[in-house]
Amino acid sequence: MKKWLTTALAATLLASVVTIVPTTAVPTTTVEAAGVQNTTIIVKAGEVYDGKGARFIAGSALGDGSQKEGQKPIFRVENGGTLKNVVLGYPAADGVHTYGNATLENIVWEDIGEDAMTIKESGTVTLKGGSATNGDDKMFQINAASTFKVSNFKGSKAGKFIRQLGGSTFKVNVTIDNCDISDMKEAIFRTDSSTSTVKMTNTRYHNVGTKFIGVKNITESGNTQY
Ligand code: DGU
Ligand code: CA
Ligand code: CA
Repeated sequence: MKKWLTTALAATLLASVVTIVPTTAVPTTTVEAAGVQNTTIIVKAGEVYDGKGARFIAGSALGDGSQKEGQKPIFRVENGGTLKNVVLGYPAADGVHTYGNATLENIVWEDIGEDAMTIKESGTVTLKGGSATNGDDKMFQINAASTFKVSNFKGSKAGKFIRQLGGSTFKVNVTIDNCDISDMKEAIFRTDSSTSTVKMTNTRYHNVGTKFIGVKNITESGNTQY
C-alpha cells in the first residue's frame, strides 16, 4: 500500500476511535514512570492509576526503606483515587499514603519499607488482593480515624499487620476478610483506642503473636489457625 494511503487510513481510523471514546471515561494514568522513583507519584482525586504489573522502587530522594521515620511514599493516593496492579520492590521507602477514601487493588509489596501503607487522612480505605512481606515493624499504619477493609490479601513477616498510631484515641473500624496472615512478631491489629473495632472473617492465620492488642470490640467468624 502506498505510504500516503496508509497514513490517510490511519488518520481516519484514529479519528473514528477518538470519537467513540466516551467523554465521561475515568481518567487512567499509564505507566510511563515505572522503575526508580525520586518523586512521589500522585494519584489524584477520582483518578485510576493502573500499573499493569509494573515494578517501582524508591530512589534515595524518597528514602532507603529502613526504620528511619520521615521517608516519603512512592505513591500518594488522594480522595476517591484507585491504585492498582503495581509491585513495590526494595527499597520501598514509606510505601503508599492515602488521603481520604481510596481503593488499593492487587498491590504487591515485595519488601516492606519503613511501613507498607499509611492512612494519613480520614476515609474508607479498601485494600483487595495482593500481598506484602518482609517488614521490620508495621505493615499498615493508621494515622487518622477511618475504616480499613482488607480482603483477599496475604501478609507475612512483619511486627504488626495493622497498627493504629500509638497513643491515639480516634476510632478505626478494621475488617479483614478472606486473608492469610502469618509470622507477625506482635499482633494482627494493635490499638490504644478503646473505640476501635475489628471484624475478622474467613481468614487463615499462623504465628501472629497476640491476635489483637488493645482492641475492645472484636467480631470473628470462620477463621482458622494453621
Ligand atoms: O512512635 O514513630 O506514625 O510511620 C510513633 C511512630 C509513629 C510513626 C508514624 C508513621 O509516629 O510510625 O506513620
Ligand atoms: Ca513508622
Ligand atoms: Ca511510616
